[in-house]
Amino acid sequence: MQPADTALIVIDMQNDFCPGGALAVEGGDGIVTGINTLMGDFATVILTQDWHPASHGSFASQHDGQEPFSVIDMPYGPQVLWPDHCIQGGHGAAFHGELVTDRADLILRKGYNPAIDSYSAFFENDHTTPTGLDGYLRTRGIDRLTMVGLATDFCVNYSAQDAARLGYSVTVHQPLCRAIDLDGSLAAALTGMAESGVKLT
Ligand code: VGL
Ligand code: ZN
Repeated sequence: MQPADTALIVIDMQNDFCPGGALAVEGGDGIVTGINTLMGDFATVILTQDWHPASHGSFASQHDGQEPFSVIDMPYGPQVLWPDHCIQGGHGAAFHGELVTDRADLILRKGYNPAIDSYSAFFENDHTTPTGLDGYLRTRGIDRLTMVGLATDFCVNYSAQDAARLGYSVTVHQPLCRAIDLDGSLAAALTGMAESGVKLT
């Protein structure tokens, strides 16, 4: 059992990131059982849920002439344009059917601002607008985090690096993560996390 100041954060284990989904991550469904088992080691379990309005600015469909997986400049920096995914209330936004959700103390939704994407569970992609998770964890006395889920190189990566910068002790448990791996994004994420002081197991 992990100490009481430690939470498990399960990132974006949603239908759209699993095979058959709009932004499927290879093998995304293969980590569900392991994540369910790992929950048993933690007193606190938090789930995150990518949660976009249908007209979200990160969707290629909202930008004339743009294809999914191209990159454009947004006011807050470069933004990968994604296929429409995780639309609020839709099947794709729902958690994978086998994921244990009853253990969650908190389900943190992110990406609801149509103008700004939010890979991280702590800040939107402007790196400034908070989601409130830091306040939640601090007021509960939680300062150690283990992260698992999807995708290693985007939402897990951004969440882990933000958490490390905020002063949390962060472990990313790689066997229970899967990556999108767009143009070397996985290697870059692993380097970035290591440089930010994230423990990779
Ligand atoms: C994610 C791309 C777009 C993720 C979310 O969960 O890693 N990736 N939205
Ligand atoms: Zn998204």
